[in-house]
Amino acid sequence: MREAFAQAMSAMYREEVPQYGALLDIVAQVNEQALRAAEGPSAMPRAERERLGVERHGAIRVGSARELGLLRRMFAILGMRPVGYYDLSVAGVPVHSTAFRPIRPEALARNPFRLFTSLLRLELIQDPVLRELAARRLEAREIFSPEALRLTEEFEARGGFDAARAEAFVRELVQTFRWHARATVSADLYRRLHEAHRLVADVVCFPGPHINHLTPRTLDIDAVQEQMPRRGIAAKEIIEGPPRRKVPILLRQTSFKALAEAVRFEEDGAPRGAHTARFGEVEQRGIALTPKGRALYDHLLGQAGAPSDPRAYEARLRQVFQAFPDDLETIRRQGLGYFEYSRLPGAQPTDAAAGDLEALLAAGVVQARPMVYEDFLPVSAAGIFQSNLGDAARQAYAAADARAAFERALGCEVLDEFALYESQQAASIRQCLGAHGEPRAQDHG
Ligand code: OOG
Ligand code: NI
Repeated sequence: MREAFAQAMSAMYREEVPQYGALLDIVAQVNEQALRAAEGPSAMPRAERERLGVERHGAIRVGSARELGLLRRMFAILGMRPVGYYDLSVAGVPVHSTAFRPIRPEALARNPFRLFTSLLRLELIQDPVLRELAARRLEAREIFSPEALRLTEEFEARGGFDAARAEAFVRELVQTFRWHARATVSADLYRRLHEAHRLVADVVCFPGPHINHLTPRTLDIDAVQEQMPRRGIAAKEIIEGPPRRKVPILLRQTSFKALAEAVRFEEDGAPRGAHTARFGEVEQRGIALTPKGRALYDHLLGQAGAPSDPRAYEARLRQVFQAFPDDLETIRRQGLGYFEYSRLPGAQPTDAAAGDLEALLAAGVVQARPMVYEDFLPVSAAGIFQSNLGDAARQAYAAADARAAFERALGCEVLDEFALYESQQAASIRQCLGAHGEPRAQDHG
């Protein structure tokens, strides 16, 4: 169902935003070249290669606790759980977010589709009259079809779907995220909400939480960045995240500018306005970092300062990141990244090495593979937000801890991404150290 959902979302977005289709073509071409260049022993594991073509993340923004809570229940049906809490108010964006994604390694390998989901923080609208108007609009709207709601309850009551219901559910859910060229407010209210923050208008003024981008994964983001303008796609100037390295870490992203889409306001017969919210993005994923690695990453990114002049920033970034080890073995030894350990087929440990992970690695009985970062980067996300929201003066929002309120709306706590990587790594180690070479069956879960 998750795969069908991801495919249907992609087909819908391709139709709504043609540049997205062009971007997919560029990425497919670049990935094919990169895979060819990296054949041999350092090649990507097959499972990684296979999911590359289907890999996407998307982003949506909702307006109320009820909407977020229902989405949590619906995405659970697709095997997607809320992972991580991202407070975007620190970047002047009045939302907080989580990423719905599969969490088990087998599920990620099968289809890793993720949706970055933001909840509007109405309390950050300063003007009480405007805040009240926005709240009333959001209360009055229903973003889900009756069928989607009914099927959700049915699934929860029965614990499953037959094929026909599964198909119907996916079809109904996808419709929730389509674009509506019709605003539910007057042009005047749209303007006032837009002045409060462009994102407030984007969430409040439409019948539903339209998908605002879908992001394919590339193996060479610098090549994609270079190709984009040649294909008539206006790319943003800098790539967000770490610089180009031999060993990619975390996440690098770039995007193309939001489209100006015609909108018909409440009082209009024909579309006239232009709403800019939907854009395109591409990303390259690297190794997941431990808290220690992440602290080093954050520290270095802070040292690089603000990205004013793109060329100078790139050079500065490369320079400060020389302090981050750029080979897998050092990253592993220093505990900066997460690894999945596995026995090499056929290799037998000597008695001396048994039970000692480092000795097994040295003896070539066990191998360590970097684990891919499956999550997001708030700093990077904020950069993407900013670049697409224009250069309006940043509003300073109180960075009060809103996480508890977010989790109440969600209806559960968000999962800790570090704990997920950590437990996957630990399980792989237990399996390698299991009695004389044979992985223990009970460790598979
Ligand atoms: C979400 C932006 C975050 C990413 O890749 O970091 C995101 C949004 O614009 O709604 O998608
Ligand atoms: Ni994104």
